[in-house]
Amino acid sequence: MPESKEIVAALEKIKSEYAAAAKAAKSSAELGDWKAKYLGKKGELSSVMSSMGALGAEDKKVVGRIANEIKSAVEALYEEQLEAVHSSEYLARLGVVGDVTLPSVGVPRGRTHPLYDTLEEISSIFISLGFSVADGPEIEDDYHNFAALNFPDAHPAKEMQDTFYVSSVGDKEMLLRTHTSPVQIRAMKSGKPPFKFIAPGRVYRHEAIDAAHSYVFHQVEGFCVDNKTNLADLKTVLEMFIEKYFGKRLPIRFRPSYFPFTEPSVEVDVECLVCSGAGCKACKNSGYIELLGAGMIHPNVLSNCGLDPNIWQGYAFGIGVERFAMQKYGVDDMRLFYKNEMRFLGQF
Ligand code: 2U9
Repeated sequence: MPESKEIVAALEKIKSEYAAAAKAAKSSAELGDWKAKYLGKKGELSSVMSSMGALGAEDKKVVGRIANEIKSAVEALYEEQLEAVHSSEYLARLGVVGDVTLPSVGVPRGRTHPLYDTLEEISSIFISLGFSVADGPEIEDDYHNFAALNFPDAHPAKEMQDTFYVSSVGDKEMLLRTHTSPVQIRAMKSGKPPFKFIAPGRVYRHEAIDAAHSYVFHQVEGFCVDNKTNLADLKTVLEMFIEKYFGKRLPIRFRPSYFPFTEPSVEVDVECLVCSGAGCKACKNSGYIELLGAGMIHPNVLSNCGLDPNIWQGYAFGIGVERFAMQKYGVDDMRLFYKNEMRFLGQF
């Protein structure tokens, strides 16, 4: 007759072996054999349990508890393995190879939009030239978008054809900002000079869409106000910017222009990148490409912001991000940037 020690040893042996044996069973048939070996009527557990009959009452209780614990664990593992084996046999029948729970490979990754990259690139060049970044609301009032910037009340840019008006707030007519200049107005009104900011962001104009126009586009405006700045500083800053953006030193020229918020106002041209000034189709034989607008901040704008124009002067410039992206990447239709066409966007 086996003693309780021998029975416990036999149970310990089963306990140390059954789990590895179950994991080794890769099919329902192999798992069936495993089940018969451990849980069957003539299996190892049954035969050890039947030998317990000869034990004394106390030993039977202790050994019986150990045996029952092992049996429950073996039964639980059987259920678990059965499910795993069934599901792998099912996938094999479907012809699925490999572990379907692994993360998939080759999923195309998203990326930033080329316009956003251009906006960031322009901004980071000005940051390297000592400008900080400011932003402000896209829904503005007439004062910050027009009046403070020296637009006369009857200026055509204020017409419904050019500006998107939205619901009024109290007696204030609200609109979608037509440029990022209100950001500079707010900065000047709430701080103390000197100022050296750029204001990057989205702007809106009520325009028909074509290859060169959109009703929503992006600008990086910049300005610098102190007590000794002049047009030559503006020219140097823009030359340095253009050299960094296009990767080479390019001649620029100032052409007289008019904006209500600057005096004098200039349009800035850069030597044509295609023909190096010789004249070609891209520059309409002029040898230059029109790039951006700029000027010295109008004295009325400074005094509207509480600054004495006899002490403070400033230069300002406005960059159309779409135009710069088109120049750099050779894109001839602005609409391509807004179509979300993956074959176009994937090229950048
Ligand atoms: C303040 C005072 C003056 C910003 C300026 C331009 C000239 C300009 C255009 C470029 C392409 C608009 O997007 S665009 O069509 N902008 O020509 N912008 S000077 O002048 C300011 C700004 C703020 C307080």
